[in-house]
Amino acid sequence: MKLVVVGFGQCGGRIADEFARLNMRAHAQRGIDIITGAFAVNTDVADLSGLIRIKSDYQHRILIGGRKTGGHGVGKINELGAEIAKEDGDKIIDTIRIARQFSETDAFLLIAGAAGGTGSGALPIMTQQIKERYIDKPVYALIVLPFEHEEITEERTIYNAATCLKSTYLVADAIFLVDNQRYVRKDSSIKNNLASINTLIVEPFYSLLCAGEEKKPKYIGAKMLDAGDIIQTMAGWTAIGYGKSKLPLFRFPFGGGNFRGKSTETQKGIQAMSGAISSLSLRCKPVDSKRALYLVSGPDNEVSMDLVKEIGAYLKALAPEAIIRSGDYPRGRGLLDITVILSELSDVEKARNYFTKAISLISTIKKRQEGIEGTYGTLEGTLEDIPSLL
Ligand SMILES: Nc1nc2c(ncn2[C@@H]2O[C@H](COP(=O)(O)OP(=O)(O)OP(=O)(O)O)[C@@H](O)[C@H]2O)c(=O)[nH]1
Ligand SMILES: [Mg+2]
Repeated sequence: MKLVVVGFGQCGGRIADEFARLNMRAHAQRGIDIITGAFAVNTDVADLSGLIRIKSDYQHRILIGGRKTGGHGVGKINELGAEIAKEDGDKIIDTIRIARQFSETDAFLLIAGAAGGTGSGALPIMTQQIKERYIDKPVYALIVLPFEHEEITEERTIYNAATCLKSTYLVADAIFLVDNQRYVRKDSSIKNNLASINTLIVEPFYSLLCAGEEKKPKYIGAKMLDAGDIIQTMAGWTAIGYGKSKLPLFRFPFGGGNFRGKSTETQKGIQAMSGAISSLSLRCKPVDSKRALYLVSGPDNEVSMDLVKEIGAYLKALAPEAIIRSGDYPRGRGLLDITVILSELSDVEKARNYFTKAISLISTIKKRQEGIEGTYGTLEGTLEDIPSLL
């Protein structure tokens, strides 16, 4: 599957930069392309300059709202981010069309942090505009949810997150939710943390995007997972996970076919799958998902159809209501890895909490009484009262 990736704001730009790196890796290691264009959009010149892999010309690092912000960002006011995107949206759309292999693009992936100003405001507006302009390609969003400490120290965090989530939900084909707090490693500084978090965020996409682009017969699985499978799986609130399990580099020639070899193979597979589920980009309940997908990749002699089936049965037990798609990808050495997507989640506690908290925040600020008596126990219920940026 080939994506045009566009990052908005600092967080979005850095993750788009990481996708550009992923494409370089796919190109160097596997001779295939998975990203047809990588762009960063920001109101802040300094943030654009800090990127590494996205081409450094103004057509790939796109400055918007220069007149309004003087190139210094919107200071967490996401309404301003939205307004600027409405004004400069055409400029962004005209620019991303120049992507070298634009016609080969299967889908768009738009990325931003929910809690900032530029990305949080621009993401839903641009999702809407790109959808209107390119009706035949799905538009997915990847939204990064803030660290817990940001929710405590900055009041805007909750409001921005709630309005960004609601507005994007109304227009995107699906939203990958990525919770920063899930990636926190206590042993390094925040800056290093962000870089390593970004690497972890994009890692699950590597084999997932590569699998359907393989041209060499020996790397094409018994059941190839391609762009069509991914597009059919993606809907609404979505989480993505990745798990792996180390394999011995050498196998004894007589041990391969017996029951012991097979049960070890299954164990390794289940271990990788359970790792993928516990490292999902967002805490969610697999039973809430209506569509799911998994890709098993590893050396040819380790990935059998039996294994793929066993892993499927494991996932089906966790997500009984989901339509599950799957594939195998015979590539790599010494590692069995699994990417899993849980999509069309009927409930996402974290998002629901933002909506509930934002509603009470708004009512405190406006001191208004009307319209808040309803119960906000459901995700759809809370969603109605969040202001839309569209
Ligand atoms: N995972 C990850 N999160 C980030 C990164 N940079 C910022 N964030 C998160 O994104 C949110 C802030 O959004 P930013 O992208 O900095 O804000 P912005 O869109 O540039 O908006 P303004 O600076 O207000 O104009 C916070 O929740 C941060 O924790 C990053 O590189 N990686
Ligand atoms: Mg910024």
